[in-house]
Order: sequence, then C-alpha cells, then structure tokens
Amino acid sequence: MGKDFLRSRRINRNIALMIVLIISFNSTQTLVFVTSDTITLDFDENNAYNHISTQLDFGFRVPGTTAHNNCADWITEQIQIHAEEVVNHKFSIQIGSNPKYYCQNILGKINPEKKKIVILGAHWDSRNVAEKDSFNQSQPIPGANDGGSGVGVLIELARVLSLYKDNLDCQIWFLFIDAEDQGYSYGMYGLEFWDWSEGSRFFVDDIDDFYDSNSETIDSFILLDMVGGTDLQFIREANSDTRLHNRIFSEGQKLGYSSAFPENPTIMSIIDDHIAFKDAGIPVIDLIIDFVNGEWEYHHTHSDNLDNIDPESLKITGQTIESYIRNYYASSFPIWVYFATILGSGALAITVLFYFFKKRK
Ligand code: 1BN
Ligand code: ZN
Repeated sequence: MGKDFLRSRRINRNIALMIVLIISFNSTQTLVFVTSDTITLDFDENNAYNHISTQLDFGFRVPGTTAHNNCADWITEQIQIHAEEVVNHKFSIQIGSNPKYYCQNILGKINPEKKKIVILGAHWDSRNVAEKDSFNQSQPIPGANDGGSGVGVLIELARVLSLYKDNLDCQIWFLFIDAEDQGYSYGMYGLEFWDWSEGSRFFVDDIDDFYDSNSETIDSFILLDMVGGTDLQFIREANSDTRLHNRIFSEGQKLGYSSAFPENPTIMSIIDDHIAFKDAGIPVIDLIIDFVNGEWEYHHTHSDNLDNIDPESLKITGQTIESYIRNYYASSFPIWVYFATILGSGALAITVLFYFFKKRK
C-alpha cells in the first residue's frame, strides 16, 4: 500500500463523514424550521377600525330596530367572504306581554372538516340605554367598544386566519352573538326584563345542531368584549380557564404588549357570553377590561364612540389572538415523521458508505 493510496482513503472517509453530517444537519434543520414559532402577523387594525365605523353607521344595533336587521345582514355578508360555512341561528325573545323580538347569532366556520373546534366570539348587539351617563340615560349608546370592537376584530381575524387555514389543525368558528347587552344595571333594563347574555344561552342550548359531538370536540371558547378602548388593560376574568388565560397573556407579553396583558392583572368576575359555554363544560376566556374601576370610563355611556377607540388596542388584541392560534394550532407532521426522517437519512448515509468502501476494496 503506497502513501498516496492511504491518503486517498483518508480523504474518502472525510468526504463520507461530511455526507453523513450534511444529511443529519439538514434533517435537524428541517425539524427546527418546522417547530419554529416566529411568524409574521397579518392582522390589520385599520380594517378592524373601519368595521367598527361601519357598524356605527347603521345606527344603534338594538333588537327590534332596522339598524339591527341591517347590521345582521352586513355581518353575514362579511363572514361569507372568509368562511366556508355560515349559519344564521335565529331565535326570538318575548317576555310577558312585551313585543316579540327577532334575534340571531351568526356563525362562520373555517376548516369545517377538522375535528377540533376553537370558537372566537363577540356580541354584536349594542345597549339600548346609557344608564351610567349623566344625561339622556334612556337613549341608546353607540357601542363602539361594547359590541363594535369585538365584531371588528373578529371579522379581520376571519380574513387573516382564512389565509392560513391549511396550516391549522382545527376548525375556527367565528360567532357573532346577539342579545348580550340588554340586562339590568343601575336601575335600568336595556330591554324590559331581559337578562344579560341571552343570545349565547340560546346558542349553547342548540349547539348540537352545529357540529357532530361524536366525531368533533370543542376545544375552547374565546370571547372578545370591549377590546378596542384607549389604555387597553385586560383583567384576569375569574370564570376563565387558567391555562387558556396564561397562554393568551404570555402570547401577548411575547409580542411586547405587557401593559395590555399585565403580569398581575385585576381579578374580576364578569357576567358575559362565556358563562353559557363554561356551563356546558368548555374551557373559556373572557378577554375584557375592568369597566367598573379601570381607565376606560365610557362603559354604557354615550361616549362609547369612535373618539374613544384606539386602533393600537385593536392591533394588540388581533395580533395576540392570531399569534396564539397560529402557534398552538399549527398543523404539523406527527413527531414520528421527524424521527423517521432522521433515521432514514442516517440509514441512507450508512448504506452509501458501505457500498463505497466495498467498491474500494
Ligand atoms: C359586560 C359588558 N356586560 C355588558 N357589557 C355585562 C354586565 C354589565 C354585567 C354590567 C353586569 C353589569
Ligand atoms: Zn355592555
């Protein structure tokens, strides 16, 4: 054996080693790439803001009014653009000898063929009285934040998440809930003798009509209520699921929104549309502000208007939910596929080496 032959064998061994390293490195790179959670977010707060403005242009969205009917038609048209299935869940409320009011929840679904369901909800009616104002208390309020903001963010989220639907392993339901805001407060009903959150209770009563509970499961319900006001600061709502709360708050904090998602939030229990879903055994969160003692002081007043909406708050909410959904519900190959890829690459490399050396002998 000459010196040249020995050197050539060493070089060949080094080349072979490099092939093994490159293949393994590529497999690991693929694994790292697929599991990475850095994504560019597409939520556009200007779209959400314009959706609030459109709702206010209809007038007061109080059950029984033309503005209410027109707004229902508009929400239906908007969600039809992005959702694969849309259902108008109609119901009526008649209390005592009062008139009968026709109401509807509007449901849009993306990925209706998937097994897991995440529900994003917001109420779309606006309050018929301004009981917390100092004037015109019996007149309806614009409801830019209380009603309008959740709807605006939801329609924009429908646009954004429908772009990525093939990369999600769940259905997303966009649920626009009617008849939330007509209950009793400060001595006044919105509509006489109505309770809060009527629409969500009608929806949950009929929920089996909207999915097959034998083959599909409802993973969680996320309620957006009053998410567009200036000085946004969410509370830790006491009926909300701790894991869901922690995940969404840390998602917001990761995006740099620590003032809206504080480390030690105010803890409050709120009667809202999430309660009906919680009572049905579904993990829920109510993303809402402290409308009693918090910075945003226009709850159930005539000043709940566009002047007191901050597009930045819409962005904070929208981006956080977009990021949460895309990170936690990204469709991925089962873990065994990654291991099989790495093992397969290794086996291929060894086979190549084996034949290579066999040929040299
Ligand atoms: C929350 C936002 N609510 C209405 N708009 C429910 C509520 C308000 C419940 C005041 C009790 C009192
Ligand atoms: Zn309200």
